[in-house]
Amino acid sequence: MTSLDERVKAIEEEIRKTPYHKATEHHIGRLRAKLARLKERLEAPSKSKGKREGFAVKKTGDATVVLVGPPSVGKSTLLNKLTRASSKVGEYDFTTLEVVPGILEYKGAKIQVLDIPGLVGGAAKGRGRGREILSVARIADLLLLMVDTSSIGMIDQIKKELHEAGVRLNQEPPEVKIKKLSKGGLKVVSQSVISAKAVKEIGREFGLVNAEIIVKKANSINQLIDAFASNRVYTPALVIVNKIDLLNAKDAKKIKKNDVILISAKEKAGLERLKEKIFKSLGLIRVYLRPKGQEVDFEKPLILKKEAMVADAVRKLSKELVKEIKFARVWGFSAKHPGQQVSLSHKLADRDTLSF
Ligand SMILES: Nc1nc2c(ncn2[C@@H]2O[C@H](COP(=O)(O)OP(=O)(O)O)[C@@H](O)[C@H]2O)c(=O)[nH]1
Ligand SMILES: [Mg+2]
Repeated sequence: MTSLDERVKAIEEEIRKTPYHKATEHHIGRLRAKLARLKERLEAPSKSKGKREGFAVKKTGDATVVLVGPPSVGKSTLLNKLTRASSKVGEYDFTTLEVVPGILEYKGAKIQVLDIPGLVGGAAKGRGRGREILSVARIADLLLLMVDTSSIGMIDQIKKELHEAGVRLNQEPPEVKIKKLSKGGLKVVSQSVISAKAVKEIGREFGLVNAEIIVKKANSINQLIDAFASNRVYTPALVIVNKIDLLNAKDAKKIKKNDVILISAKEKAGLERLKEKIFKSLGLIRVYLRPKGQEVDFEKPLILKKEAMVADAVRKLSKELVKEIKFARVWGFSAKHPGQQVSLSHKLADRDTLSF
């Protein structure tokens, strides 16, 4: 065991021994921050190993979805059914050694789906090429955590590996503003449940000496540490249980009680519902265009992220155009009245029609 490992163990032990209340909050905060920093050092990839081939992935399309799960649950089979990709399907574990991309076309959106090698326990620490797998998971706009009927217990394990890799699932990010100063020590304003004293301790642990820290939103010490740490991403996730064709109705009903999506990739069961859920969870909106003096184009909507503005829509068409246009007309949910004249900062809604 390395000395770094030993220090981690010692701090974990001390945290376990310290009861949590207001008077110990700053102490626990400091310990947890210390722990987070040590783990960052432990998990930093060693430079000597060099870069491995096969995991360089480019994001394309309107959004990227990544399939994560243990080997043999049917990830490749699902990818092949959702897209026109051909990911190798095998009876044996670890058939998929590279990242296989496919494009799912749904409601006019082109959604990139990535099939990556099976995630095994200890992945965050580098087992089974875990680090590379997790680095692909980090670029996802939505994660599909996939197991099959015989590996439902693995869901928590997958969540844990992702957590250790800095991926926060279905969580609103904390809001912390840090402004470095040249002198004056640490000035803290906490509008959250965490005391200013604890914020100060944690900030110091992360190497801040002179700075103004404003904590607008943080639900817990861990969330505050997440705000200081460098590698956190906040990603929506869905849990999928595959191979329900192997279950009888009674057992299927039991599983359904959990918040999971049941499918059979092989028999193409539940896939329409899954696509709908993917589209919804990505928070994509469709905006129809109406060229001046012409009919609305309902065939090819612009696909934008939730809360997108008119400027985003125009920019998606042409980066030049966005400099020329000053206002547009909108029909639909976001418009006060049909054909409302709006500026570039107007927020669009799903199924709006836009003309400029
Ligand atoms: N019964 C059943 N078998 C499936 C289903 N989906 C995949 N499989 C089988 O499970 C095995 C592993 O599938 P694969 O897609 O390679 O899994 P991956 O390792 O997660 O990519 C293959 O033999 C598939 O035919 C399903 O919905 N039902
Ligand atoms: Mg596979």
